[in-house]
Amino acid sequence: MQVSRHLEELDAQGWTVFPDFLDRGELERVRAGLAPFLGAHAGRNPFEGLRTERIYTLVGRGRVFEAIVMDARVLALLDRLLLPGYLLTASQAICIHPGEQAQPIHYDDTFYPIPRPRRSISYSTIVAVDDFTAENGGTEVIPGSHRWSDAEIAGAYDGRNADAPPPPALERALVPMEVAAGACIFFAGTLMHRGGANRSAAPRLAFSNQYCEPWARTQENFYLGVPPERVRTMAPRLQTLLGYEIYPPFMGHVTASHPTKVLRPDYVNALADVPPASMIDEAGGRIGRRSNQETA
Ligand SMILES: O=C(O)CCC(=O)C(=O)O
Repeated sequence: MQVSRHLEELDAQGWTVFPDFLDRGELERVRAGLAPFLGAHAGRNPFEGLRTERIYTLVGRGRVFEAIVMDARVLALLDRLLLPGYLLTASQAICIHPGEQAQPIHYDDTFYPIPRPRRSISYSTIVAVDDFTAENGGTEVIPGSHRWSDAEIAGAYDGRNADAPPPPALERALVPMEVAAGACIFFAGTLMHRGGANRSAAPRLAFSNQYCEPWARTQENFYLGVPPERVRTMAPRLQTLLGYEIYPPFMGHVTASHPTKVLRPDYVNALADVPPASMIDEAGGRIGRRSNQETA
């Protein structure tokens, strides 16, 4: 893989593509891994898509998804783009069903309130499990929009206006990403894009892993979403991506200890012996031993 070529493309247009990201066997394993979760949910608003199924916390739903989150080609780009200790911020499958309308035009790190133009605080991947076409809801992107200012994207989705019609100038600038199943589109968190309308007769299945700076809040709260018993079985690299790491000098500590200590079978939470509020005596003191630090 040519890291420099991918980085140049990313810089110039806001995205780059790995055409053969997953082979046929991997695609089969992804499909099999998703099958038990499909058919159960529909989106709750036009952003999620009322005819779109989303399977959140994908990283916790099977070994095949764990491995893909750590894909060496993706991490090689992220190593050049984000600070060491970067995090997984979102991990979800997206199945756009026939009849779905186009998603609001947006960028993925929209919730970091830092004026544009700015560098990306996150990078996204979207992997086509079905072929992406202009008809079936393949992702649509606006070339070069990762550099645009707040004024240039005025009227785009900002988290509150999902029902508003898309600004015509932005809609005209959209380009459909027509890639074959197995391809991975890697794009800047500042790139304007949307899931397309599905005007075909078949669903369009894809999944998206997204990564952010180690100091940024993640979209998904994986500490609560992925049970520690499951995290304990994961590779150390993945544990780091899920936030079980310190961003220097001490962001992410757990009661002054390294977060991986929480994963030890003999871990006892430092607050386990702190009585509930009702046990505070009249003088405001706690009854029982006070525990200030995790001491394991
Ligand atoms: O499904 C797609 O093609 C894109 C979805 C997307 O951009 C999102 O949900 O944030």
